[in-house]
Amino acid sequence: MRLQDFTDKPLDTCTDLELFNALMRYTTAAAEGRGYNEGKKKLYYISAEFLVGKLLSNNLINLGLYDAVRDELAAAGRSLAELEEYEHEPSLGNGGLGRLAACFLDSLATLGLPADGVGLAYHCGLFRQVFEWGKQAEVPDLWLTWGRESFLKPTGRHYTVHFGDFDLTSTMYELDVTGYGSRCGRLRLFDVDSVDEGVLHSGIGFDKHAIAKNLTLFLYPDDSDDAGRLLRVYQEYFMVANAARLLLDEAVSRGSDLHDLADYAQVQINDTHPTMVIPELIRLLVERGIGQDEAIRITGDVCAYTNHTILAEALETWPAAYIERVAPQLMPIIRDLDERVCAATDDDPAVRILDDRGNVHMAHIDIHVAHSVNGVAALHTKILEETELAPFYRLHPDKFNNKTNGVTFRRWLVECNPGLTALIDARIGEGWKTDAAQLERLLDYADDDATLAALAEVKQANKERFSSWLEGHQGVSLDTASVFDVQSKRLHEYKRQQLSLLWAIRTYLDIKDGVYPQRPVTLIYGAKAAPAYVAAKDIIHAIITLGRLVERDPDARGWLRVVMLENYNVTAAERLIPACDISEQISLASKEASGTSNMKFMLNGALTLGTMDGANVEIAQLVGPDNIYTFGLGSDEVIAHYQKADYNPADYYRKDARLAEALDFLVSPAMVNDADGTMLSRLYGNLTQKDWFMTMPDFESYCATKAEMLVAHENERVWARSCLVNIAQAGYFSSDRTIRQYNEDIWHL
Ligand code: 26V
Repeated sequence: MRLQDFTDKPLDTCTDLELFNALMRYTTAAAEGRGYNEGKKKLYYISAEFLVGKLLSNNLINLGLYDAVRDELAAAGRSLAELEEYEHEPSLGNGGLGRLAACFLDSLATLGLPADGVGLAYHCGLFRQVFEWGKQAEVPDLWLTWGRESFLKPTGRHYTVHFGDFDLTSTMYELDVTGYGSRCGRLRLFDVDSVDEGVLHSGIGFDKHAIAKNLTLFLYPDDSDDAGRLLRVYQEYFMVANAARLLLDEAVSRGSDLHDLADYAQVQINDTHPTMVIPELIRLLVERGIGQDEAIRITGDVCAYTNHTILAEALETWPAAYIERVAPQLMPIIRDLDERVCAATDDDPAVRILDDRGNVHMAHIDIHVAHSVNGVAALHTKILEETELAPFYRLHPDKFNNKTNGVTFRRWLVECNPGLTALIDARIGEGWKTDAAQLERLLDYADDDATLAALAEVKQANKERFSSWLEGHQGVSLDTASVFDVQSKRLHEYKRQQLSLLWAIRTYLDIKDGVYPQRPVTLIYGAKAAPAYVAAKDIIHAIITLGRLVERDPDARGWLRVVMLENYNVTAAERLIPACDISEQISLASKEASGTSNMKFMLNGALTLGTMDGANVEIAQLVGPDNIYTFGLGSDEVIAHYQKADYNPADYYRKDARLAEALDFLVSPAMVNDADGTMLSRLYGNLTQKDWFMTMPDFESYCATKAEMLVAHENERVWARSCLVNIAQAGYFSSDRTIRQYNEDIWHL
């Protein structure tokens, strides 16, 4: 097969759109030619998010067609790189949770495991972030309008979903998930034909009551009012009602008599959003003639739950009245499950599914019924067991297990960093692409001058590549001789973008006093804030304001730059991560469940500046103290502060003049004159009076550790050696390893 077979016109006369569509038809035909992973028992990975990123290059690489297609296009005077730019990234996710789901689909397909992702086809995705007056504004991301035919295959499968006062008919679409040199898997996305982008008014506003028209418009519609929260419950029930019917139909068609359903199907519940699949499966099994006790047991054997956060506000609870309205058929089952819990635990209120204010605790349903409960990094699982979910761990110790996250090296190295891929291939061959542990063989080159110099050259080339991409996208040009210091992840106070911001202010003030860093530093942020998250938007505004101020100041501009990428997404990450020198992983210890960008940065030869939190702890163990820079309070100390409620930011403000000066600068005329003073004062008040995520106690050690790191960076050889050790030890963080462990311990596919 050649690309030319997929269009009637000669390649050199096609428009970009015609070529892009031909390429998509070509990869689809090639994927279908490979066939799909099949087996008696199949996994359904149900998730509100699948942050898959652009598909074209990834599919070409996984199908082994990349070089041939690039050459065929080049022979016709066309450029594959330009067509890659042309593709619009699917907007089906928010952050780590969704990107993890996408990495898992890649690994499942590559390992030959029968598995579907199941989710929703959001028409406008999360949102597209634009900066207006130095603030985040949100506009709809019309990715599906841009390319529905090229992205989604209709399947002809429909289900009727019964809501409390109306029915909706679903339509199922499919997207092929290509594995690396293997058969394929599928991502199945449900939609409703009546959904209508016409209901959108200003920005991402829309009529939240017209469910038939808005159900699948947005991922995480604004939940700051009742209508928005109710809409999320409608979305969640719609997702799982379809998933449950699909898995039952498929299991029966493969021979299940439903009593043996767990031999045919496994469901992974990705965070609590798909939790209603549990009562829904129980309901459907009972409807098909199975007794309630057995239906609960079967559902438990089928379902497993992953927890991705310990933040209380992210653990969903829904008023029973909402579920009563959206899916009244589930409430008798939820009440029955709650009564069983009461009977088994002497009415212990800590573990009840329904609390005395009439709220349903979604995670509690998962933990009581599912056969497995896992955290996503060793420290996170330990905190779940010992602190956050301790009463549940005492009840069900055998269910708890850890599955440290991973990322697919096909996208996060082979695709995004061809220079480093070629260097590694030349040293140790290509086996690491499917057996990531082989990267350790790079350690043989840890003292090889030529390899270390080549590594530094690759980094420099990637910095230049990123800079020219950024120039084209945002009109910002960077000093590629500066240190690229990067923090890219969702904007959240616990991740503490405000901590690196205070460092930037401190550094700016020092420069004004004539004290300079070893070499210029470019601080690069990529982050979206949830539309209703006021404190997060204040932080974005402060970052952009500081960036503008430094830019205008001839004393500082040559030494410090503060850049906020607009609309950070997978595509931007693929450019940014290979260009990074310092990877900021600075969450308040105990709060970041795992982090996955920490793994991607390490794999691409950046050194971590981080707290002992999430998977940073495991990175530190693997690379050793010489090859990572850690600082700050430990998780035990943080947990103790919360328990004793004894942290007071004013103590630090009073004691540390350098910190106080940096904080005060936030509301100084230099900042406020060019900004929204209300937002900056609110941020200032938040930090000096509340500082719920303890930025201040860690400020001094953060600054000292970063200073040490900037000194170390000046020794090019030693720095490159550390980068090499990080790459060599990154094999553990391949999602292939993670998926093998899920399969061995939980799914048994
Ligand atoms: C929270 C919120 C709150 C604001 C509105 C939208 C929204 C949507 C989802 C969530 C739950 C976030 C859960 C999550 O993404 N957890 C991340 O999961 C990663 C994969 O396991 C992990 O690496 C990160 O540490 C964890 O934060």
